[in-house]
Amino acid sequence: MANSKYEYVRLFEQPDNLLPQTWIVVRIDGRGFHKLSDKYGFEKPNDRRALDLMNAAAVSVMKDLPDLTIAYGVSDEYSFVFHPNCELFERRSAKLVTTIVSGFTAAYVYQWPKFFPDKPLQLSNLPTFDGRAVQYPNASILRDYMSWRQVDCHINNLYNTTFWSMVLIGGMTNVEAEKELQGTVSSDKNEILFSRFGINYNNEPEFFKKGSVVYRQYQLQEPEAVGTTTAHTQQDDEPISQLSRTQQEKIRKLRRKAQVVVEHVDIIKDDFWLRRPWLLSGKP
Ligand code: DGT
Ligand code: MG
Ligand code: MG
Ligand code: MG
Ligand code: MG
Repeated sequence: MANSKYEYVRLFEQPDNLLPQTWIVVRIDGRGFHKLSDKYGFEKPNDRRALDLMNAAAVSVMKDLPDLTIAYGVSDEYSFVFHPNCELFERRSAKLVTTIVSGFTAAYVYQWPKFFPDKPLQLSNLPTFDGRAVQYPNASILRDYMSWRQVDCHINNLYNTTFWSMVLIGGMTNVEAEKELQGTVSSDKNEILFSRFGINYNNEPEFFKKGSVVYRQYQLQEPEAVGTTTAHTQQDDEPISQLSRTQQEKIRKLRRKAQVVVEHVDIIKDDFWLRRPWLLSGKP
């Protein structure tokens, strides 16, 4: 085939393949959701409909991309995780990020009317998301990343629950509440919630305290049957092998058939990972 004289412009396209054998996390985040949540009247501090919609969009993405292992969401963000074995789009960063961001946004907008039937989207205030891909060299660091997001969820939810109780129930102004909360630690906020508003933070919904984890469900296993070592050490001891095309296709088929579940559970402790060994092993 003869090349046109314009063909050379291809040389300006640079490769952006991510490193082989690393965990890839694509984190997306709602753009300007502070304003958007005001505009559409999200309940404070947590709007169940808005969070359910985020989860519904995440489930769509998980179903669309069987290569994804697990996802974790809180507030207006979601982290999608690819196993080190993943070869989707030759691990090209832009392809992975844009596919997830656009798939998520499309699913979010499509399902908006189901969750907010009384609040039609306005062209001047459309939900959009940004995204980035980050690589983590082993399962232990991947787990630390997931733990970081879940700890963040807890810290923010405790703060927001206390802040909005002081404002909405206690009648303080935003500035007064913010000033009083400055420099407080968790136990102070728990105390404010309990003594002033009779709220025991421990009894708040797991949905808000833990965020949402989305993954493919197979048979849950007893942690004892898996072994006494921690989930990530076990995984790190094993070299991650390249999978053949047929192996990859077989895994993809099993994943397509599996049920995608949404749970609000602790993903910091070992138990979650020990009971679901397929998440870190990548099989299936
Ligand atoms: P960005 O990400 O830099 O474009 O800016 P924002 O405004 O999206 O800020 P971000 O992502 O740091 O914080 C998320 C915002 O979304 C935060 O202002 C609270 C709001 N938001 C998320 N979920 C809820 C909810 O359930 N209820 C309410 N009222 N607001 C929410
Ligand atoms: Mg952002
Ligand atoms: Mg945001
Ligand atoms: Mg955010
Ligand atoms: Mg094309």
